[in-house]
Amino acid sequence: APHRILHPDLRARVMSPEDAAGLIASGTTIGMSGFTGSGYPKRVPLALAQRIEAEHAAGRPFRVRIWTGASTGPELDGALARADGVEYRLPYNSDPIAREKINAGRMHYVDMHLSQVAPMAWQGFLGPLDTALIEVSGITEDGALIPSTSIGNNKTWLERAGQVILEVNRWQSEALSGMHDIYYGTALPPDRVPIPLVRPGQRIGQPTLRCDPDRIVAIVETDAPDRNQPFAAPDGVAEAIAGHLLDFLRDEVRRGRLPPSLLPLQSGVGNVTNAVLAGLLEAPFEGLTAYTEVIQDGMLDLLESGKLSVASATAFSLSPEAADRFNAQAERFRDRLILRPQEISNHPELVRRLGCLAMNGLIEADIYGNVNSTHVMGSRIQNGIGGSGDFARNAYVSIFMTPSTAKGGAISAIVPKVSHVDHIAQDVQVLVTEQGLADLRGLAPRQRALAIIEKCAHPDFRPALADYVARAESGSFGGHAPTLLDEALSWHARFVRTGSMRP
Ligand code: 0RQ
Repeated sequence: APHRILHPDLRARVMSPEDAAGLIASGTTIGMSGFTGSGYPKRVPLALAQRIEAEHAAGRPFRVRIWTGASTGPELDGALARADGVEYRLPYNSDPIAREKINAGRMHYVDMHLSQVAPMAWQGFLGPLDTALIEVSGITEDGALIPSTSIGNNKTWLERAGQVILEVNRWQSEALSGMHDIYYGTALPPDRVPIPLVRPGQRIGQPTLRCDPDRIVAIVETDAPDRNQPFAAPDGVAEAIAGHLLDFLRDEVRRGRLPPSLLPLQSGVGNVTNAVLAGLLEAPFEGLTAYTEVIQDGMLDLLESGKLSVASATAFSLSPEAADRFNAQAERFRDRLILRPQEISNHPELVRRLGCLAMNGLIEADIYGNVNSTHVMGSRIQNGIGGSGDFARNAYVSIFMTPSTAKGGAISAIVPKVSHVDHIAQDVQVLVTEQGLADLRGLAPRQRALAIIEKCAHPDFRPALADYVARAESGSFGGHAPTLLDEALSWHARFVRTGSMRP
């Protein structure tokens, strides 16, 4: 295979992962690549975790602070969390070991809007960045970096860090070259200017990342796959949710409130959103576009079928089967797939301008349409808000979807009051479960409650919700959004006590 490092001086900086990890000191902050299990460094974090374990065994403290794009993989978040090596982590995590440490109170976690991470780093709000540790798929003769399967915050980490460590991954397809669009026009206020993007498929930047070769202190070569978790085949519940949503979109087109090719789709990750994408394959829409965060299997299927003309995101999140399919014909997709920095893929200005149709999952919603995406029983973090807030607040239509129950029916996803709020009622316009779809646009709180209970709640929990609302109408302090303060969170308290929300 041809060499992936074409810059002659940089070849001399290739070293072992252990030597590269030796350049990272305890207490420092590392900005890593990685977004939804793709494009994250795979060998240096493992070597660092081993070093941390050795230091701990010798009785010496060693912990680092980690910033990323979003979720990474077991070789990064999992290994470092298992070694008790992470003091602080932002902005998104879905690793189970890290989740356990966060919920045990042993690791600080800052759960942020993904579009805000790079600007806040530039604004100086997050403190200094010592090391950038970035996976790339190659280095050109003049030292430009060819990104891999995610961009995330790489541009910002490369620009802000004191030193740069690269992992050059041969496993990544060479055909990725040219698929990326790195926009270098961002600035801080008062010098900020409009971002010149008006269509999802537009390129406004350059295909490679810049980095002064003198700041690159180590390069590690790898040949390791991205995490690539397979998706479950859509089950009956996911298919029912997708069915309601597709009926809604068809109806919006019929009423002239959406064009026949819809508007740019944003799709969260997970099995339910994947089922919606599968449903779009069969639906009568043509010339679709996507302006989203992540390209998952369903998006690739839509591209292959020709239904989707172009997709813009910041990362891939493909199953092993879809990743092979992509790698085998990446050339074919190059003009129709664009990966951008996450501050651009998720930018509120662009989401609002393009009119994205936002489709995200949730943990629970309340009868007034407030949504909790992150905290189980108000206190235990699941993943994080991710990009859902960037898209939901600024969307043309903001849609949230969920099975109506969780944990085998012990939990109602529709509750009297959410135990944590990520998306306020104003940012939640359509709510869908396998039971049905509630169109909340233009409805006042008491009207929303009726629609959500009737259309979305599971029949087992519907009577208790209706009973709560009826009693709240007379027993509430105020009549705008009737609430029984002593009872509003009692369903959650019952679950914590008994393992079920059922009376
Ligand atoms: O946990 O696997 O331990 O049983 O939450 O739930 O039903 O598999 O649904 O994969 O669509 O995830 C909100 C977590 C939904 C996701 C969330 C438990 C449930 C299970 C997963 P187990 P499901 P999904 C852009 C968009 C925030 C970020 C976002 C998410 C686990 O959509 O992380 O939107 N969103 N990003 O059992 C207790 C409830 C529960 C519950 C679900 N009511 N009570 N547990 N669970 N509902 C993409 C990015 O930003 C990267």
